[in-house]
Order: sequence, then structure tokens, then C-alpha cells
Amino acid sequence: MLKEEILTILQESKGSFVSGQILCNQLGVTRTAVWKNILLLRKEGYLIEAVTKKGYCLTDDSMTYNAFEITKELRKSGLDMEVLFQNSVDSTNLWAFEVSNQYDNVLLVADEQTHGKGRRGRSWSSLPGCGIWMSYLMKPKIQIGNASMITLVFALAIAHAITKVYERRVEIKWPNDIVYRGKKICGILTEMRSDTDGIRALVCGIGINANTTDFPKELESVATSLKKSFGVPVSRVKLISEIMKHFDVYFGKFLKTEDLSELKAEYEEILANRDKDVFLIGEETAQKVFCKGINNRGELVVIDENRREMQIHSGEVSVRGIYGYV
Ligand code: BT5
Repeated sequence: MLKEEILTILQESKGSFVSGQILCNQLGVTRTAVWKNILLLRKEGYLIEAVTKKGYCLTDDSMTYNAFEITKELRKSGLDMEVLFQNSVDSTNLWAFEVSNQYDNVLLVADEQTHGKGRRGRSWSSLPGCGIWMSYLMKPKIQIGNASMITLVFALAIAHAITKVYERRVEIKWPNDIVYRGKKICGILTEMRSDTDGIRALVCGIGINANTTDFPKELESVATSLKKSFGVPVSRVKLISEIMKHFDVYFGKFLKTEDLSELKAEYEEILANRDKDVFLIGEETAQKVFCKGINNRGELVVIDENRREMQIHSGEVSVRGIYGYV
């Protein structure tokens, strides 16, 4: 296909320009055909610069991964949001709490995390140059007890943003994973500081394996990236903007009722655990139950062996089964 041929030539001279004329001569096609295919490649997330008299240049995602570019892309989506960026940080969640006295709303992005955090003291692999490691700090005026639902709101926003950009269906493993064919692409860690006056700071930390090609050995069987899954490199800037755009809409719906009544159906549609047996993992127990879906509070609704319905609140248990390691 012409598109792939153009890509191969640009990849071979990555970082430098290839003239349009050379592409036409080499491939025996018109300038219009080249341009049309460049547009298709851009749509797939390739960053291709076009400069008159110089031609086309495939740039590295890392060259455009910074606060300026992210802010610019967010503005294109109508979001006027403050963005902070660092090449390397311990954890964007820790960083977010450090600056929580200075900001009410801010998106903190890092190219690398040296101590990325998962839930319950677990760690999150966050190598440089390949992932989206970011935290969104906010101070929503909602009941403290409703804050955990925001994790599910973000999960829905991320899943739909991925589907919008790649035209591929991904699923949610309740409550905080985005998975593709049973492997984890993204995890979310929501943390909160509160006092008697309410929420002081809420931090949603999002980790997405975007262009990761090699995972640490222990993660190989459970993790995948967007690039590995779909074969196309990811413009992290574009995907961040798409995620925040979706979140803005879904969060607005959440705020109307402070629950998931307007989002439940959409969430359940891509809930990987739905209508399946899952395992509820306690400290020392693993109980097999049947998953019906979620309720308006984002709790997992399951049926146990005695046909009793139970509502599982996030944080109480881990739901496994889907990665096949139980
Ligand atoms: C999560 O925890 O999935 C939440 C991950 C949140 C990471 C973001 S990155 C930005 C922000 N700043 C932070 O410091 N954290 C947040 P949990 O459900 O506990 O999953 C953790 C488990 O996932 C680990 O024990 C590993 O088995 C696996 N894991 C670790 N790194 C991974 C990766 N890059 N991709 C897929 N799986 C991973």
C-alpha cells in the first residue's frame, strides 16, 4: 500500500526531510497522492511535518512532548487548562499533592516516573519516552463519599478516547483498568486529601502504556501498549487532549447527580467483567461470583454461589479472572 511505502521511506530518514518530488519519483505517483496519504498517516497519529521546498519529515513523539504542545492541543479542544511538565519525577500523584496549595485545577505530566505508584502500595512501571504518566488535580465540591466514582468516570473517558483515536474497542476491568484482549493498557490511581470541610485535593493518576515495546519480564504476560496492540505509534499529546475532552463531558454528567446514573449504561457496555464469573480476592481468600454489572454508585453487582446479590465497593477487593492469573 502506498501509505506504508511512504511511511517506510520517512522512517528510514527519521528526523530529516524527504522532498515530495523524491517520494513521487521513487513511488511513481503524483504529489496529490502523496499528500492524501500523508494526511491518512497523520490521522493515525504519526507526527509528520510538511514544509514547503523541504518536503516531509517524520518527527519523534518525544520531540513534541512538553507543556507547550499539550496546552496547545487542549486549547484546540476548547479546554483552557493549566499543564505542568517534567522529564522525570518520582510520581505525578506525589507531585500533584506537593503543588495542591498553588492550584485548584492542573494537569501534571511526566515523561518518566522513577517511583510510579499503583494501588495498595504496588508499583507502576513508568519508563521514559513511551508512556502517558499524568495526574489531574482538582478540588471538586462534592461529597467525600462520592469521590471514588471519579475513577470510573476517568476510565470511561480514557476507553472512549482510545476508541475515538484508534477506532478500536477496548474494555474496562472494574474499577480502574483499561484492557485490550485481556492485557492491561492503562491503570488509574485516585487519591484524596480531605478534612471536616470536605475534599482538599483530589488527584487522579493515569498511567497509559502508549508506545511501550518492551515490558519488564514480570509484566510481559499481563501488560500491553497501544502501539503493540494496534501496530501504530501514539501521539501522546493528541491522546491526552482527547482523554481530557471526554473527561470534561463525562464529569459534567457525573456532577449533575453526583453518581453514575447517566454513565452506567455506557460503562457497562465496555465492562470486561460483565456477565462473567470473576474472583473477589481478599487478603487470604478468593471467592468465585458472577458479575452482573455496576450500580449507580459504581459498585460491582455480583451474585454469589447462594444466589445472593452483593454490591462490591472499590477498594474492598480485587476483581480478577480476566488476566487468567487466578
Ligand atoms: C494501577 O494500580 O493500575 C494504578 C496505576 C496508576 C499509575 C499512574 S501513572 C501516573 C500516576 N502517578 C503514579 O505514581 N501513579 C499514577 P494497580 O491496579 O494496583 O496495578 C498495579 C499492578 O499493575 C502492578 O502490581 C503490576 O502487576 C501491574 N503493572 C505495573 N506497571 C504496569 C504497566 N506499566 N502496565 C501494565 N501493568 C502494570
